[in-house]
Amino acid sequence: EAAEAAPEVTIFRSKLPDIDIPNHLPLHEYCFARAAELPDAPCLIAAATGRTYTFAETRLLCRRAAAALHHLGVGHGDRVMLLLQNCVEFAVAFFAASFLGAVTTAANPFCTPQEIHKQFKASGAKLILTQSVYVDKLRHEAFPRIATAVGDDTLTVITIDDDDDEEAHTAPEGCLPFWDLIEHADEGSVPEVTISPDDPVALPFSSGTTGLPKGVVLTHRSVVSSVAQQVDGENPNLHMAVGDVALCVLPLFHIFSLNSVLLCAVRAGAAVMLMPKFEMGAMLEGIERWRVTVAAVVPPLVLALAKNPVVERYDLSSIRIVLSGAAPLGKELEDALRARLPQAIFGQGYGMTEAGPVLSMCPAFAKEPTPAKSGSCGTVVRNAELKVVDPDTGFSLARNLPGEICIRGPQIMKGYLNDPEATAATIDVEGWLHTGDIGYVDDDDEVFIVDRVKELIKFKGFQVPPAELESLLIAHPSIADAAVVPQKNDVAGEVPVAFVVRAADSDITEESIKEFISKQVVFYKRLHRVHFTHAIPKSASGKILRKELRAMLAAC
Ligand code: 4UV
Repeated sequence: EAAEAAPEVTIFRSKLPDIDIPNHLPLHEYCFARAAELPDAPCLIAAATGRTYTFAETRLLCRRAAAALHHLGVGHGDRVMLLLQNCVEFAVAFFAASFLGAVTTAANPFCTPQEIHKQFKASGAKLILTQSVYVDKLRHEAFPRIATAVGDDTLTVITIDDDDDEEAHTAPEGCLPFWDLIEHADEGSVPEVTISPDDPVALPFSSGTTGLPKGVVLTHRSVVSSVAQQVDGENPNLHMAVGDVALCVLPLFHIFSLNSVLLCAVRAGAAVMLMPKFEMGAMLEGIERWRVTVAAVVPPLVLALAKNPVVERYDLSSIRIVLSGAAPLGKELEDALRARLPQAIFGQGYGMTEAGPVLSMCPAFAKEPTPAKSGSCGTVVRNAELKVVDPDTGFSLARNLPGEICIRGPQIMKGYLNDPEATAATIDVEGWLHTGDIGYVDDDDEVFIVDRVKELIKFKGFQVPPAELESLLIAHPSIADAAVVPQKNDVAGEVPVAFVVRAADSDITEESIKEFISKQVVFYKRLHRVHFTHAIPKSASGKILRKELRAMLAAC
């Protein structure tokens, strides 16, 4: 029997030549490769205190933190959880874990105890680094007892509140003060750990194309590859160098900021200005004071920068690159920001946690730039392959035809933690990762995203997995069935709204359902509307027909 000829596959590649990627190195070694040449260059800047750490100081702090974690019992393969706003300690702890062959999983400190506990449990973390104000969340009954050494049935909590200028370090009861540990640590006692490129280094959580949040296993190889695809080579795609200052206001617990800001900047020898949270005045002051040159933003921040009149009062002339990502950006907004920051190159990156994360990047950010069109997400990163497939047949599509975007390369995740089924549903046998995004590649190799076929809702770039809200909703005794879908919103991009089938005889109200959810989730997962209905449309196999619900919403 003759096999049918395989259909022709159109593969898109970067216009930039492939480079040698040293992805045999552990991530910390790769990122700090130039630290020895640049001992006195600024590496981390804490905007809140104005304290700056040079590359030599930062690397030393990382090694001391590694020694301290090792002393507490953290070893190769162990998971360390960070529950922190952006701060020096986040960066230090991330690299410290890497030094030990341990894995960092970071969560939003605004999450509820239940949400934090889910990630804590799924990741198998035994140690959490946080701020004192969040410790009460960890005293919730779901968590193990807080103890000062790492053990199987206990939780070790390190708090970071005092910075290293303070004389006495204190921590809430049962917790260990970070800077005290650092002070007493001996950087010479970091053990020699053999790290394989295939070992995990980061474990962000993402719901991917369907279902509940899952641990995304990113290895040393994948993260090194992704950073290299952006900032390495003679003509780096995202040109950052010594003297650059990167704005780090997007949360480091999300992969965009962790990878494209912190790791890329450190690798490139640039400084990272860390801001604990987004506050317009403080951000603009920080940009002016530290002469920020590279700003990673999300569409709501672009809106603020383009429209808020206070922007006029600050000198933002140092900015030369504005990189927007994590959610779709309207062309009008893009043009409005260009008018306001005429000296800067404005463009987008397109990322997905599972993809390592960057799939494509604006080619105008390169050292030898080539132009990109308004609305484009740039061109596929180098050392990778991108294809667009018909979501129904799986066949590859030619240029200018929209379909599901797939990516292949050394940067993509190893898989979902303890979930081979979800992994197999996302990465096929040929190694292609299916994004659930609909887009096309135009005549100039630029990627345009036009729709999303996965369930995911994005509120200001934050993930809102519908399945998570649906499982909370159907746990309510007055709710018989429920489905959650995105609704377009000018400020947030999308907001979650629910369709609810009341249980027989129930007269539960929209307000009480909203409140029921609000108590259990972080602010961006709150329901904006509840529509009551008689049945949730489902396929024969029981899958929620989200397209129909989205159409119903549009008609509401
Ligand atoms: O998994 P996630 O939350 O991941 C991200 C990552 C974004 C990054 C990362 C590094 C960069 O350098 C960068 O520029 C952006 O958001 O959500 C993944 C989904 O978010 C949507 C799309 O649906 C992804 O599958 N998304 C991300 N970027 C864009 C976007 C974009 N530029 N335009 C439209 N949708």
